[in-house]
Amino acid sequence: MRILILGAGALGSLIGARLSRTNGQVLLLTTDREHVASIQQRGLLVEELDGSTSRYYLPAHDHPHTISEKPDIVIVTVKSYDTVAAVHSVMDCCCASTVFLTLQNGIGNWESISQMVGEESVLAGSTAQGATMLEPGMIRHGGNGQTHVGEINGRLSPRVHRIVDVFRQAEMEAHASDAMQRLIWEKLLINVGINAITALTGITNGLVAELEPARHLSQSAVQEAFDVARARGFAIDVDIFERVLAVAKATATNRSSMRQDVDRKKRTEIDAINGAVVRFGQEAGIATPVNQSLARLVHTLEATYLIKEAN
Ligand code: KPL
Repeated sequence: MRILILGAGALGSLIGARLSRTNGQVLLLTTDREHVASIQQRGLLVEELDGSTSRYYLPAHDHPHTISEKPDIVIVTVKSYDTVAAVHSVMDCCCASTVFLTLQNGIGNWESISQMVGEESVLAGSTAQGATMLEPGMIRHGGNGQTHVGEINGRLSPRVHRIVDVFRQAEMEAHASDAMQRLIWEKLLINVGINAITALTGITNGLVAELEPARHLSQSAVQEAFDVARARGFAIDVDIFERVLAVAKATATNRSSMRQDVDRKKRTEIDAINGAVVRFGQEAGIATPVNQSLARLVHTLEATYLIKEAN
């Protein structure tokens, strides 16, 4: 199986590295030239959970034009706001049978990709793996979490099982799911409970569970998002806040993706996470003051560096 990782940041690079342990042929693609140059020079370095460092030699590209072979599967791990541009950029290197699997944060990614390549070519997914970019060419595995893959209509198709098998061969816990839409909401709730709080305070994921004020704030934000999910017909029957705490603990040393964005003075995914809860809440007539405040605070923080950069 030829696998293209579209958006080889911290998470995409980790998944690519792991999948390269299988018989599959994995290519990394990212616009981060320094990351690509470093991987080309010395391989991709992964600081493992036990502190050891592994090195993976795998092809990395900073432009789709240099990719010569058509991928069987494109795993999309770009930021949600880059989805359309990124998928558009690789359309010419794909063929009719190429399947796109989104493992992104936020709601609406499956829909955006489907509009471009057709619903039958897109699988939905979610992952709670944690990864941090330490420097170009080097990432830290910040915690193991489950990965789910499924058809949006819930059919457990052979291609879903094939992809899950590849993840398992790469020693990542993966499951075929007949309820991906609900799981995407569950993942959203996990991000609602962790990402903005860590980005605003500079704490690691584990401290969201450990520090009482952070835990309370997280619980309030998650409760609002839970009510919104229910109003949209997604009956989340697990104790979702327990799940948030479990992910925070499992990825305790990880810096959430939003915190990494703020640290690197990059645009965050706040609109696709807490912002989405506010928007859907408005549609359903549910007040979401905690998520609105978190979103406004993250926008304020972003403005301090994005505006400076634009000037
Ligand atoms: O998805 C994540 C993220 O940081 O975006 C978690 C699971 C919270 C890991 O950090």
